[in-house]
Formats: sequence, structure tokens, C-alpha cells
Amino acid sequence: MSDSQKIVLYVDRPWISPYAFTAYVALEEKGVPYEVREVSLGDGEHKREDYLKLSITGRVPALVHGDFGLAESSAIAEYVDEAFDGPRLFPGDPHERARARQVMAWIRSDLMALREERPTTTMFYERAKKSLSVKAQASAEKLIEVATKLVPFGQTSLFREWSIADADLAFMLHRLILNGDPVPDHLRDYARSQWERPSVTGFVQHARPDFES
Ligand SMILES: N[C@@H](CCC(=O)N[C@@H](CS)C(=O)NCC(=O)O)C(=O)O
Repeated sequence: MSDSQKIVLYVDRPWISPYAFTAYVALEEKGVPYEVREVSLGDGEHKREDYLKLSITGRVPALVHGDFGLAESSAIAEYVDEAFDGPRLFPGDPHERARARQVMAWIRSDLMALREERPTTTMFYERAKKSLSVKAQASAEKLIEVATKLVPFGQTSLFREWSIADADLAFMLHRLILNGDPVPDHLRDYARSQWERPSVTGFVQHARPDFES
């Protein structure tokens, strides 16, 4: 790939951002060659002029394709799906595609208490030490209730074929699973099957620096 078409993905240095996860899985599933660069949020690298210039908003992840820079994980996933040849990341059917976007938007805007009490550090570094508060328990129950409505019983994907929304939903469920919080067996099986995809293991098992609390 020529430099004018080169693809670079910027991820957080410890590889714990759920948003970097989505962007990474999108590129891996699409099968396009790209380069990864790590950004240290702790060192404020996302606030540097060069990163602000390419991402505009200074958030991680960001994708650069030639001279085009883009941040926001769901925008990146959609761009990767549309700009490159390869397997679909979003369903072809308009209803399924809209539902996939609904799931991804919901995951990014709800379940705050669960995200706070089961942060991604508890997935990739130390497990949570406290049980869920009443508020986070309500969040967990909502996640399970919604996932139960969405994931057809006994199936390993939301729709007829895998989509990037499966990776996002499985990631959210793993906040509970990895911390030993209860998750019904059929959702556990669904999430586990997603966790076994090479695109997902590439992120989950990526080398990480030592934990700094
Ligand atoms: N909605 C964004 C969220 C991105 C986000 O919150 N990234 C965090 C790292 S996980 C970040 O860049 N934090 C630094 C900041 O916002 O200044 C997305 O989906 O990409």
C-alpha cells in the first residue's frame, strides 16, 4: 500500500480502551494491512498538536487513511466497512444494520454504573474487589435483559452473520463474566464464542505494560 493510502490505527498504550477494541476488531475483520501506533493518555500524547490535527477531537482511537484522519470508534468501524473491500462489518439488511448501530450506540451511552464498577482494567489487569452496588447491579440486569432480547437463543451472533455489534456486546458482557458476576449460560456461550474470534483475541491477548493504579 502506497504512503498516500497507508492506514494507521492509534490505540491507547495499555490496550484497554473498549473503543480502541472496536476499531482494532474492525480492521482485523476487514483484513486490510495497517499499522498500529500507541498513544499514552497518561503522558497527554492525545493532547499534542499532531494528534489533535489528525483526530480533531483528541480522543483515542483514531484512524488515519492517507491524509484523512478520523476519531470515534463507531465512525471508524463504518468508515472501514465502506472504504475497503473485504468481509462486511455491518449487516447488509437495512433492519439488521440499523439494529447493529442501535446496539453500538446504546453500549456507548448507557450502563454507566456497570462501566464504572467493572472498568476495563478489571478485564485486563486486576479483577474487581467489590461486589456490584445496587445501581451497578441494575445496570448489569439491564444489560442481560437487553442481550437476552437481542441474541437468539443458542446462537453465537446477533444476526445471520457476524457483525461488529457482536464484538461490542460480547465485550460489555465480559465486564461481568471476567469478574465472576452472574451471566446466564446462553449469553455466556454467545460472549465466549465472540471472545474466541482471532480479531478479538488479537486485542484481548495483546502485550500490556505493567498496571499503574
Ligand atoms: N465515543 C468515543 C469515546 C472515546 C474515548 O472516550 N476515548 C478515551 C480513551 S478510552 C479518551 O480518548 N480519553 C481521553 C480524552 O477524552 O481526553 C469513541 O467511541 O471512540
